[in-house]
Amino acid sequence: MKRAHRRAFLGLGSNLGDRLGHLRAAVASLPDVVAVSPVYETTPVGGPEQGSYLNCVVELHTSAGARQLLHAAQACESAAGRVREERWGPRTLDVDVLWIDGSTVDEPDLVVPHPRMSERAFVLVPLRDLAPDLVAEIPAGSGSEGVVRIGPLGPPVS
Ligand code: A4P
Ligand code: MG
Repeated sequence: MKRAHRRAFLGLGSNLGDRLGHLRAAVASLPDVVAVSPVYETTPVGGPEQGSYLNCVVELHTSAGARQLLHAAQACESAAGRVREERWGPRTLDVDVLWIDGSTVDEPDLVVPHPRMSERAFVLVPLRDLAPDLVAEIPAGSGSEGVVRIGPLGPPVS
């Protein structure tokens, strides 16, 4: 049976190399994108001392399931030349599956909704731009003072 299209949200972050370019290339290659939040410059949360991030959130209307979206996310990360050295360390591109309407997954390598999204202003602020129904409030202490709106993402440079 064909699966209906559902609303899904992916969180994108970059703090190495051409940060804006990595976000733009990812959005261009992801399937079924219908909206892109503004880009925010954000103070790193967790991990070693590292440079600031650019973060945004994209909305998809898609029949893809959570695992297909994880594969699409990981393909974008590989295309950006991501090297995994340490958890929460600097990265050219991180793409997380944040939320899929009507879907929950709890497996060793895939948890949806993303388990840390509700604690992080760098996710909640751009998510609220696209889906205020999903973000009741930005919790105090989640780092919203370190989340500065830069502007629209803009198209990839060919
Ligand atoms: N994984 C499980 N569930 C998911 C999901 N819903 N979406 C698994 C994506 N991946 C999921 O991720 C580790 C493993 O999580 C993957 O193998 C996947 O199977 P990773 O991307 O390899 O490593 P990571 O990102 O360093 O770890 P983690 O725990 O996912 O980190 P987070 O929570 O993504 O945080 N500060 C700012 N300002 N902006 C940021 O974007 N990002 C992080 C990373 C930390 N601090 C940040 C930012
Ligand atoms: Mg990740």
